[in-house]
Amino acid sequence: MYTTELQKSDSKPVAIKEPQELIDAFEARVAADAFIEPKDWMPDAYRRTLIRQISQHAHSEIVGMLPEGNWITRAPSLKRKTILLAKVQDEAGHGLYLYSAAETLGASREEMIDALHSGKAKYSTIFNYPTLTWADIGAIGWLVDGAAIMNQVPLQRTSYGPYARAMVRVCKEESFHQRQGYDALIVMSNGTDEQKAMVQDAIDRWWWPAIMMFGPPDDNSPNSAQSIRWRIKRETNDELRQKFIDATVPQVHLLGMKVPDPDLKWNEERGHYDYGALDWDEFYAVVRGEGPTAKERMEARRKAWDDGAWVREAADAHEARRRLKAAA
Ligand code: FAQ
Repeated sequence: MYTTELQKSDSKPVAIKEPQELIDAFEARVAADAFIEPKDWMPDAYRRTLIRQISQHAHSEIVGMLPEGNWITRAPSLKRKTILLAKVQDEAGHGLYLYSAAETLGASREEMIDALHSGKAKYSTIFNYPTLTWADIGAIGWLVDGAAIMNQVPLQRTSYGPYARAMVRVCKEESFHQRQGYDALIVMSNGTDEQKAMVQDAIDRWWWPAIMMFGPPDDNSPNSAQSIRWRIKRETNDELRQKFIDATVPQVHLLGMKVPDPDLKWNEERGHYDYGALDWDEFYAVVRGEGPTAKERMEARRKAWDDGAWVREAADAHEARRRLKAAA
């Protein structure tokens, strides 16, 4: 018995036959919650799904450095500057663990970076919005890292070992990020009227994009069913979105602020907040690369890559010399 997978190649699809006994053994391991490791046999579609998700996750961490990085020189105190610097460096580290995890599946770093720079690969919609005030930096830490944690905690139990292990450290660091963001907003929301207004304005602009981060609704999420079956995703987009809203609304109130959703209401029967309709047209436009800062973000990434060419060349030359010496 064989299953037939269609693998996309540049020219025409190639049918790959995968032995049923290997598929059965793989599925049994996944069902038993065992990790799949790089040298284990895995269906090609599983490998490709992971490369897609992990590389897009890595790109999000790296592009995600830009909106906050642009505030390092403008942080209001030395303490806030140090914290922000550490946070942005953490995001770079997350990107690197994730690229390394994707490399264990056979994707090359160049291939992944090229897919990002050419617009073929996606990165999170959230990083296509501008950071206009210092309160936006607090809102990113609290809401964006908060949404990221909600999504990533279950990924610590994702079925692919290197991805799951990367998530353990990432989640610890994201928790610090979320707290520092909330802390910055607590200070501002106890400050002047102008500062309070900045906090509300930041919440008004970041709330909806943050809850869109979880992806399309379950009935319009083409990858979810298979990813849940393979235990790559452990919870659906809507389940995570609901958990995030339930956890975050009381935090908004604690700041003395309002959630910018007139339809938000506690539903006693469901034991959850009901919330208003998301603007999915906006979400898909941003996914297509039409977000407010999309062009600027990609230009910054391409420039950073080109400016770093000499470092990669120097590292290659160093490695070539080391090998030559070792062979001598
Ligand atoms: N943005 O069928 P689904 C962070 C795409 S890390 C753009 O539901 P899936 C840390 C999706 O790729 C934030 N595209 O897809 C930080 C798919 O297109 P494709 C990133 C999106 O994969 C904080 C299509 O829509 N986190 O913030 C988005 O099952 C502060 C259909 O969707 C991760 O990547 C979106 N928001 O579920 C850093 C976590 N949502 O690929 C710096 C890992 C969906 O078929 C500063 N990823 N799409 O062409 C995941 O959990 C999943 O990939 C989802 C999407 C949940 C994002």
